[in-house]
Amino acid sequence: MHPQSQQDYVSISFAGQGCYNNNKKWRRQSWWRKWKQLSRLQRSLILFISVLLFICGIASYPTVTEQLRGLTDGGPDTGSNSVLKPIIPHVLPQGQPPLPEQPSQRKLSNKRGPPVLQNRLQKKGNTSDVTVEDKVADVKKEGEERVVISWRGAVIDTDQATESTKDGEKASWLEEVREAFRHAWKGYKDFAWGHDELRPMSKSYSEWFGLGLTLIDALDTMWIMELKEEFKEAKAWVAAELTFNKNVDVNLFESTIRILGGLLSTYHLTGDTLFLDKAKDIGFRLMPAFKTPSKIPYSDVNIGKGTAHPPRWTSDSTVAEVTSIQLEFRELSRLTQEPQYEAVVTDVMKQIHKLEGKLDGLVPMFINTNNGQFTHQGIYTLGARADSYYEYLLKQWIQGGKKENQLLEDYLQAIEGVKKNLLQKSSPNGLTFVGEVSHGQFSPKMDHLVCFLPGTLALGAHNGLPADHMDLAKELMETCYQMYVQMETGLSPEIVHFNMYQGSTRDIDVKLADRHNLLRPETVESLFYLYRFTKDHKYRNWGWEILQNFNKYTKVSSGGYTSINNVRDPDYPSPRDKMESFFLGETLKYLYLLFSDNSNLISLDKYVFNTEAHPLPIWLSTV
Ligand code: DMJ
Repeated sequence: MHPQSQQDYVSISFAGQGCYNNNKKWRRQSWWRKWKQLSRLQRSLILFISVLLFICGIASYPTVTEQLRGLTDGGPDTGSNSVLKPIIPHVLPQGQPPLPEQPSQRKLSNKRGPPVLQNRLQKKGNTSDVTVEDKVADVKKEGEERVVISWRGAVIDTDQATESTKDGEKASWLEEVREAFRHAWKGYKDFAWGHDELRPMSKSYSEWFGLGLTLIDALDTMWIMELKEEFKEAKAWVAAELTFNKNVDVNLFESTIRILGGLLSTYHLTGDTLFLDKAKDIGFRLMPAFKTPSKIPYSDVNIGKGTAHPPRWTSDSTVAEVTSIQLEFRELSRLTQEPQYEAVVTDVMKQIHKLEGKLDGLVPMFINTNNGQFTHQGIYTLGARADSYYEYLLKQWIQGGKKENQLLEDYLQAIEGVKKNLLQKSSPNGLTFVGEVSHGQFSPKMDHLVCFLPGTLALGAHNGLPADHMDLAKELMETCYQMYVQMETGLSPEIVHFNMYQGSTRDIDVKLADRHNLLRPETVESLFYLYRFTKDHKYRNWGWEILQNFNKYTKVSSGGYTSINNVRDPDYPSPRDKMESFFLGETLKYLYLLFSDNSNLISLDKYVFNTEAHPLPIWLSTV
């Protein structure tokens, strides 16, 4: 049978079940059939009992949950904790008693309550009429302590959460991320080996460039997580199978950040020249992209033929794409002593520095490859098509030893531009968010992609930039976390809209078309930076909570994790049947580093992460 035909059998993931089971021939309709087979008396009795239980449940909810907490602590698996139980034996030396459940885990599981109640209440939150009890975040007024209230009213005192996580307890959290990686890797290995992306539901794969994208993106994650066996088999594939001498069109940006970046960082971590040789090969093959009238590169390159072209419908390139390949090409020049790579990307930065059409340092989203001018002007965002321009201004400055003042000036100006034009507070709870400007009009729309910004701001402050950058980082971090907490699955949608008008009953709205989650890394990336610099344990707890929800709503039983269509429906989040390579390259890596107590594991004073989470050395440091 062709693997794709199994898509019909996708089952929903109930709380406690832990993952999608794409083997069971279980269908929703069978429940309806069974229901219809019951007698009228049986049906009436069931309905009557259900209504009675529902009323009792609502009336005594806090008491009921308190009692259940007492019963379930240390008892049978319930809700999100269920996925923890199999992990614990792996981390215990033989003969030792099992580890006690971590207090912070209890706290997190308590917040969402027992599965049955949880689903019912989550359903309620799914409607647009959210009551005062349902309010999601209460950011207190000045001078008062900050308390986060979950979307259905359960109070989590962040200070208490901090106390509950002590450094020594993180070993099992690290092991849980490794386990998630192994599960993702198993799916890739079984059904997509050597291909670009796993399609976990249909137990097959998809090709983008045909270059083993997931495998290459995941190499340094395996090294960092000390998954030696997995790394060994992946390296063997790179040595024996990976060839760039192929007649394929690749996207310059994506192949630079994932493939070139992944190979360079793996070379640095391992010292194995196999990866450097492959990096040189792909780097050289990408160079035709820069042969344009303006020297602003084309979006696509045929790495076999040595030709390049823009997309079919335009001669424009995306600003974020042409300005987020610099870390990798500069490093390639340093390693090879061939200046051509650095020269072409530096030229792009110099041109963009001089261009008109910016708004207080904020750049438009498109640039023309013929005349080198911005096009489609008037839209300013820190989301898709502009995001990593800002990230790479700061990171190039850091990579080069903080000497290139023009990069720093452009970065500082852009952050002032964000504050002046894009920063607003939501209503009723005053969450700080970054919106967009379109032809002079402010729009309270924020992509999940923007959640890289707290981490970048914190990195800047750590490197001596103004302290108020760190204040803003903390505020935005809270907002990005709320983008998860306020959803019924505890996972963020791709895009949110903030309410700004007095009288709003909730801060965040999500449009139907924006409810998907692609397993993106930006929020856990920022949590990693914020934790490294502040050591505030709440950031770890937030990351832990997000990992639990990935496990609960996106894990596929036969291996792998899947993107989902609807973060607002915990009963049927609707799998998209795709595991993006950045889930292994970035999301799980940042979670691992977040839970690691070893600040020297990829020290932020020695390495700078590219925008795909591949660490590259800071030049003046002694790595
Ligand atoms: C990744 O490829 C990179 O993080 C990029 O900068 C943005 N998009 C994805 C992850 O969301």
